[in-house]
Amino acid sequence: MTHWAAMPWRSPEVAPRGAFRLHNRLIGAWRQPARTDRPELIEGLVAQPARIPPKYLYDAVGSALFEAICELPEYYLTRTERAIFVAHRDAIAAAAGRHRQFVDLGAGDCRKGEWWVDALAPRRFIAVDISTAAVEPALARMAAAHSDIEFMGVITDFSRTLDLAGDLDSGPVTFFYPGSSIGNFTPDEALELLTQIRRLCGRRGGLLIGVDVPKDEQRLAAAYDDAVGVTAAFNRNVLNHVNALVGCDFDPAAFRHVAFYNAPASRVEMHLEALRAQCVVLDGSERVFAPGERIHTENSYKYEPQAFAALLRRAGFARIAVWRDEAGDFAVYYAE
Ligand code: AVJ
Repeated sequence: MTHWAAMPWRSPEVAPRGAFRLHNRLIGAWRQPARTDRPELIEGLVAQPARIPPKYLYDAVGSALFEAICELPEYYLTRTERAIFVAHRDAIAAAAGRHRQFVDLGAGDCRKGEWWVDALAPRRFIAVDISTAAVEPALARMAAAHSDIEFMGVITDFSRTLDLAGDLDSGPVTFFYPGSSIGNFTPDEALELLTQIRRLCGRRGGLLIGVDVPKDEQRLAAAYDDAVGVTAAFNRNVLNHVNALVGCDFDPAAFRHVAFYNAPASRVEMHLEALRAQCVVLDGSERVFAPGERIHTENSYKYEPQAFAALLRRAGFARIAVWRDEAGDFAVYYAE
């Protein structure tokens, strides 16, 4: 697969829209030109209060830090979801069915999705992610290991719209959206995304999704503000990414990581708080931050199982199965 890297896949900003074949069983596709990042970021940064969409947490360093977060003792989400997958693998596979198209949403390095390949034996594996850097080597690795599966990478920002209709064939589809990533959306936005997934599912498709559950405030706060400071680094690093995309001069060291559970809203919030007064040159003008002023960088919504099942039903899903760990810390749903 070495000729993969020689293909134009590495440059989404200059690539044409649409899909094209990179290898016999490996297809690349782009949607979203990277050019829209700048205006979107500037709009959020000049707003009061300032905000940065959470998708910008994942540059190369941010993705590596997130991998580290998933190993932290405080961050129970990843390992609890994995334990549910392991304990209920056969029941989940029986519900989802074999030989389908498997759409890995926010695939990243595709490790979570690849874990299902043995149980689900997908015909096609479609990795959807905003980042080429993670998906490219993952698809090359998987295409080499599974010669009977067609692999496709779709580089798109599905926080705007899930434009996959042209990439799926008429066979049944299983969507896979693990890790409680749906929690980054407001409930209204989540309903919109789930409705789009439901439409793409057709009559015989389904969604396998992992969602975090509200719990003790201290445990939630610790999961998003760990003792060794990995999450703090992950949050501050977004400013390096913004500097690179916008061409501005944020000093990550001049901001403090703040994370807390907002119980009425059922969400963990992450913010960056200015340690002192500072001025950032943004698009020719100056954005002044007062000491203590915050930039909102992430929401992570938590759902009681009955609340999430209700959201799935509102999105048009009918049969809904739920699996939980013994402590009830996390929930996995398969919805048809
Ligand atoms: C990848 C969005 C599910 O919200 O738990 C981890 C991201 N932020 N620690 C989450 C995250 C801080 C994570 N999601």
